[in-house]
Amino acid sequence: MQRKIIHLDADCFYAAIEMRDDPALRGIPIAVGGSAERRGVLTTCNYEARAFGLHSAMPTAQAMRLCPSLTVVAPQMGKYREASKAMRAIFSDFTEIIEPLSLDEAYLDVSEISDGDLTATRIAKAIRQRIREELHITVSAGVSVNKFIAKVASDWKKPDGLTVVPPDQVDAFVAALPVKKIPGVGSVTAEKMHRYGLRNCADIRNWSLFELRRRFGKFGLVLHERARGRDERPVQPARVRKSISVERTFDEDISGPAEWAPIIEQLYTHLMERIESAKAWNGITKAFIKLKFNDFTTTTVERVGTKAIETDFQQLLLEGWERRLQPVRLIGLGVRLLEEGDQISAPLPFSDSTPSAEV
Ligand code: TTP
Ligand code: MG
Repeated sequence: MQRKIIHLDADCFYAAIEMRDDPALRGIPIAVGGSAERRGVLTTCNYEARAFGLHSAMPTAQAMRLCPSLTVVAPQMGKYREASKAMRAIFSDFTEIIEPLSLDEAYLDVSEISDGDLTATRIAKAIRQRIREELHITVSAGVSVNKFIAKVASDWKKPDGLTVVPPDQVDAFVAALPVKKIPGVGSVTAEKMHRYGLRNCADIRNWSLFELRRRFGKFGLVLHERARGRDERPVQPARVRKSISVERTFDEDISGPAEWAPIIEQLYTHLMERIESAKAWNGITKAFIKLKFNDFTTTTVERVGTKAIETDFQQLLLEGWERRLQPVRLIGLGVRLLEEGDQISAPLPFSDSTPSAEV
């Protein structure tokens, strides 16, 4: 069956969030990163700043020289995580088969749900529109038959672009593709390829698999496949969470149970909030506690078949403490969850597993 894959990637993600939240930052070159005085680097910058040659990982001092009017704002990770979560919630209104690659990037497999009028292209358009309306940022999308082409396509008309490469155009699209555009080919590999006269994927097709392996090792096989527009990697949903826990380290050691009651109460409330927001109440299989003592030894105690009520944790803590009877540096409370992953498949890697030629 012909697969239908969407790759989505937010445009200048951190900078877009900052511009959304502060109108004064719109329309001028801005970057998110550390300050020049503290030898900071840019995490990203908006497209106005990119016109000056600025990019991620560039030292802020250098960026200021290239673009003296640059406004640099400090990262606020909490906001980006929240936006990322909201983006994923929108994706999951369309499909369960979501593989996040980073906070602002994901693959979706919509093969099963795109049918008749509901094409993959329409789904991509609907997702882009919802993110624009609900989160007030833009995401670029690529739609095609596999991860490789969808990813290249999402980058094709950035920012705020949608690029569709239908099955009958894959071959021509890939043939003309510069080698640098193949994910995994960094500047070092690209230069090496150029030295061999390999400029685009059509050039790579003239090389045998044997020759590619000889020159590029394991990555030669990837090049051989990609040059023909092939990529069999499935979209792998993120690993299912196995436990939820909270912990606290103390500035000064806690002498023992007589002292820790208010702390346990706080930690317990915090844990309940985490379970609530993960909607994991029905999946709890065990409660556990962790204690770290002032000699840095650690002990954990678990109990199965619990409802994870506060007194369960108190009992487990007492049990753990009695093993050492020493002052405590850290207390952790947690629950283990039923692994829904058992029904899906074996544990899955979280990240994109394209082997890269670069070390
Ligand atoms: P990217 O998607 O690579 O970049 P971007 O979203 O800023 O810009 P583009 O429009 O080209 O997609 O990364 C997403 C976020 O991850 C980015 O906003 C900031 C962060 N990031 C870093 O912290 N360090 C880095 O080196 C890079 C590349 C990104
Ligand atoms: Mg991005």
